[in-house]
Amino acid sequence: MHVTTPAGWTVRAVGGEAPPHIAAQQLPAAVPGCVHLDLLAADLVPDPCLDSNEALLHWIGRTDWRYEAEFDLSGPTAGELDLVAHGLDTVAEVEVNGTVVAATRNMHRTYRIPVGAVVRPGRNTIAVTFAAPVPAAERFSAELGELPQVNTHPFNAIRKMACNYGWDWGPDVATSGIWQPLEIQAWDGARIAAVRPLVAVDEVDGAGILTAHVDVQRAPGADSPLNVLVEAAGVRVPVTIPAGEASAAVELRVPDVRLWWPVGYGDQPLYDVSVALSLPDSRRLDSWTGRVGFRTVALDTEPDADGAPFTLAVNGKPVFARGANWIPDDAFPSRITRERLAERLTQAVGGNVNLIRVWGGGIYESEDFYDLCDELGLLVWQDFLFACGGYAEEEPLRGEVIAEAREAVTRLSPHPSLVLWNGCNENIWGYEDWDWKEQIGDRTWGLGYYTEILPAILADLDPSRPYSPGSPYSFTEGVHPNDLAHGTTHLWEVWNRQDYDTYRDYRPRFVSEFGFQGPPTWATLTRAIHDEPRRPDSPAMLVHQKAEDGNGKLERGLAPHLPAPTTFEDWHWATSLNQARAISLGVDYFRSLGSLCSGTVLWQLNDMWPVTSWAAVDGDGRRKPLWYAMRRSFADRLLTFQPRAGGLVLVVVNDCDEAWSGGITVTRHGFDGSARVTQVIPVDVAARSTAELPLGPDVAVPWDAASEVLHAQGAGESAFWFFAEDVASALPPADLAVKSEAVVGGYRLTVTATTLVRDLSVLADKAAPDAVVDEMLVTLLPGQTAVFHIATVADVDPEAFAEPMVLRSANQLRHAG
Ligand code: BMA
Repeated sequence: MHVTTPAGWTVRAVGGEAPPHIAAQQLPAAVPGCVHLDLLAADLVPDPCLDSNEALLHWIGRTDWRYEAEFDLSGPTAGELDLVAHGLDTVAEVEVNGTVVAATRNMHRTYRIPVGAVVRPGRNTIAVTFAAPVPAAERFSAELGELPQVNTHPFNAIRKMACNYGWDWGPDVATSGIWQPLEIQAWDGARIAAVRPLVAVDEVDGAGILTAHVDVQRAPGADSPLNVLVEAAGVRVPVTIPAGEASAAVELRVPDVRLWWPVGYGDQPLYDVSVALSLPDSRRLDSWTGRVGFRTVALDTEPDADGAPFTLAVNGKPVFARGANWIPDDAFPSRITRERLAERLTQAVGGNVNLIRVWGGGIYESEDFYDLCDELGLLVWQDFLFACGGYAEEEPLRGEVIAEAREAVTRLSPHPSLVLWNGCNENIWGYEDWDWKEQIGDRTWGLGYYTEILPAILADLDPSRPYSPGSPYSFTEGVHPNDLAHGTTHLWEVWNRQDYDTYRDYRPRFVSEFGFQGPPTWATLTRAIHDEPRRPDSPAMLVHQKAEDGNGKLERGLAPHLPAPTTFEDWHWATSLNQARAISLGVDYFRSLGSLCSGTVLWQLNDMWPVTSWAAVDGDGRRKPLWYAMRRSFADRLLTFQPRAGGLVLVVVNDCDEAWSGGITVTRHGFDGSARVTQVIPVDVAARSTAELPLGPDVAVPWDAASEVLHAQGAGESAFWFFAEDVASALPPADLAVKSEAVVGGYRLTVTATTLVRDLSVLADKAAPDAVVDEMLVTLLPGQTAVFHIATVADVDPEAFAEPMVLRSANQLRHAG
């Protein structure tokens, strides 16, 4: 195989709404890339991620763009010549030497276009003309018949990243471009069209079984037998594909295979797999390499006494999913690098996440993404790309959906991290509950994809992984898709309408979405937003708050817990803190339900730009207070106080392979630090299980709810329980002795509290934008000390980290104003 890559790409507007000075220009273009990034690089547009610029760039999505380049075909050109476009975003016409060779309309597909008849030796030209994506979606929607969806543009009529048209956390920046590599491939005789290396584990002798399904494409008229050699873990199996046939399933046994485990359960051994294709005379035609991990995966949804579970098991071991939902990490996915994905996914693992759900309004992520998940032991739940809308099941959408799903299932099949395919995000629920039925009438809306077409594709190409038709989904005939007792649940009533302590009113089997908003970190917010003055509702702040009544929900969510902030910095800290507390409360409670609930996937891990959102890590990659709360709530071992019908209990969650035994000391303290009552509780909690320990009324019932706190401590873990919300509590003004010093790699802050201090946090990025603190949200009893390590290369006055707007606590909010 010989590969030629066109170079010297340019782009220009060829129709639509481009302003005259831009319409006249031919700009250098990046491939892979997109037109927004080209215009930014040429300094012709402002950054849509800053201030209120987003709306200034809407014309880009209403403009047609033409990319042009050249390639030189020197060297051997005998045989087949294909133009391979790994990603065109989206409605495109492809020309080679002035001849139209393909028309495309799906960002999520690879296009292989034979171009032998139009290329010539020497210099050739290529052009890709993209139809403006906003009118294209509108046109397709009109042609297919408009179907319900939750946003401004009909993203559901076009196979393009849905959230590129704007979402309740994302900018409306519909773009165009060659977002994945594009090349000319020359080949001869036959090529490897696809490899699906599916794994199993022999229950009897522990051998790994690899079945490599190899599909070949033959050149027209070339029909000789073909030799295929598959190799993994030192085992080599040759087979021959006879003349006239185009596929082989090659089985390999790897004795005593080392199993791949999710993080926290064991190691992640990965085995290289190679496939070689050659002619009977040994002439090598093509090769393929990949990596697999040997593990089994199962999903238990069998009805039980409580309804229907949703429990993933890897290698026969049930796994509690400590999950986070994933959205594309950039509004323009072509600029996401492997380094950035590594940073983000490492942040996930660092936050004690073991499962990532790739949400259906985004993209099938890159090889780098799944490779990293394989290496880190992060389980991946992958949505097919359908979210929050009705999807027509007629042509031409139907054919696109099938082609794209077959390609994705094939491409992702090697990755051990991938443990679940899911049909759609909220569409089955939407049909039930969001007034869609009347608008849809007797038309199709996507159900056939989720219940027939996608499962059939999986049965054909990859029956090795479980499938769920949607999230949420009940797995029980006649039961509402979002029923708590059956399958997966999305809990959005809390953020939308209820106080966050009502998470404790639900008894879900698996929560695949629940979230609570908070602003980005200060450094991210102030980099992106320059309103004078900044207020929650100042103009650019509102551009970067996309949720329906987002600020109202933030305000109402705060009111039962913290005093209404009177300054912007207090608003920022209070809403950040409230977000962290809300999600912690939810996670702690869901984990406290023991085997009833087998996972929580919080909405959402990451952001695609600087925005007030549900994310734990903001659009500049900085960890919000929520990240620290998540890390604590998702820890292997968790102590948590929970109010139950019979009174307060202490729940011990032991999500590791060793039993947890020892004593836990529970003390009721006055805010002055005095120990009022102490109870020592012996615990012996088996591996991977949860125990609920009753508390005696002496310790559990306060004398004065406003000025007492419960503290549990044991085996290095601890938990606090405040009997009153901060608004109603006698939380004193914090009195802290702080020592700030420069140390190798940053600074160290040693903070000793002489009063009780709640949720002590160093918002280190306020002092130095690159600074990262190792711990946050620390509660100290009088006399206790916390040491914060701050990593930064910045040279700042160490005292900057002790400033009251940087070293923050809940006490400050209680006594502000
Ligand atoms: C769920 C998600 C997203 C959305 C989030 C927050 O519906 O699936 O569509 O961003 O809620 O509203």
